[in-house]
Amino acid sequence: SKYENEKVSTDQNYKLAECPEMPPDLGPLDIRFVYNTSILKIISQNPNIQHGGRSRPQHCMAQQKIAIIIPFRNRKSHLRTWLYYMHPFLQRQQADYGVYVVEQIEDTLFNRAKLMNVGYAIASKDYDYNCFIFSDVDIIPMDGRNLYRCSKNPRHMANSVDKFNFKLPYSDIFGGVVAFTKEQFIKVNGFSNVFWGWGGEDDELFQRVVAVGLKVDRPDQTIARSRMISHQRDPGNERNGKSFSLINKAYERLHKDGLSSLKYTVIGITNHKLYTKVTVDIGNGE
Ligand code: BGN
Repeated sequence: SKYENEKVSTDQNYKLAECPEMPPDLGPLDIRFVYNTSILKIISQNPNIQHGGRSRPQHCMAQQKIAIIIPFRNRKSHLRTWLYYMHPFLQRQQADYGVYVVEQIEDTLFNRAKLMNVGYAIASKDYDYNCFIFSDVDIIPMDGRNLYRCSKNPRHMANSVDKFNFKLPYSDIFGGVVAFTKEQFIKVNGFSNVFWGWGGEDDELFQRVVAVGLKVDRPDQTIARSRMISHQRDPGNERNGKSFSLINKAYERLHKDGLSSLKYTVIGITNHKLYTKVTVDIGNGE
């Protein structure tokens, strides 16, 4: 099983030196989306990925154990593109990581934030992760120096996306890709669970970060450039018009709505070669 493999490699790690803060030989990447890559080709290009989408550096001991959480429904080709670029990216960054794709069942209004909380909960049962990177499936960083790591404060990686002409559309934007240490995520009580449909859950998370006295770290915009796969708005993820009034009461709900109130039913967990897929029933709006 996964766990037996871990024991063996943990023992080997005693001999390894810590990985450097900044991994060697990172720089700009040529990201042009290719949609016709087969899963088999991605697997053969990434021979060191363990079942369930796990990997760790072979020649040094990583300082963080990183779970990548991807909320998901009906975006197979985006996921393939993400895997194609991100497995090589994360391995070159010498990351000790696992990829969790959290899929919401059909015929329910999408709830990105609650899927993130579920991913956090499930990944935490799997391995001793101390850093959680919550990422959309359609954003690919264009520079290897944009380290997918946790830092002193919650970190917003996607601060320079092509869709917004590589600028922040507004200063408090906190969408796309964010990283929290376990302590930081617990401190903010995770995401809110009550944002059904598109928009605002990331703004609420920003409010939570501020409310508990943390700040947001961002990489330099010259290295944070990212591409977003352009697409139509997903059916089942419409705006619901409640986000604004919810965000206005973010502080009131902070301690009662989030990890502390998370309820879900796991439909299935599958270890694919390149990721762990968690299919989950999180309800439908309330
Ligand atoms: C904002 C959304 C964010 C989204 C960004 C970028 C809302 C809140 C309305 C009160 N915020 O408008 O969720 O990440 O756009 O697309 O919808």
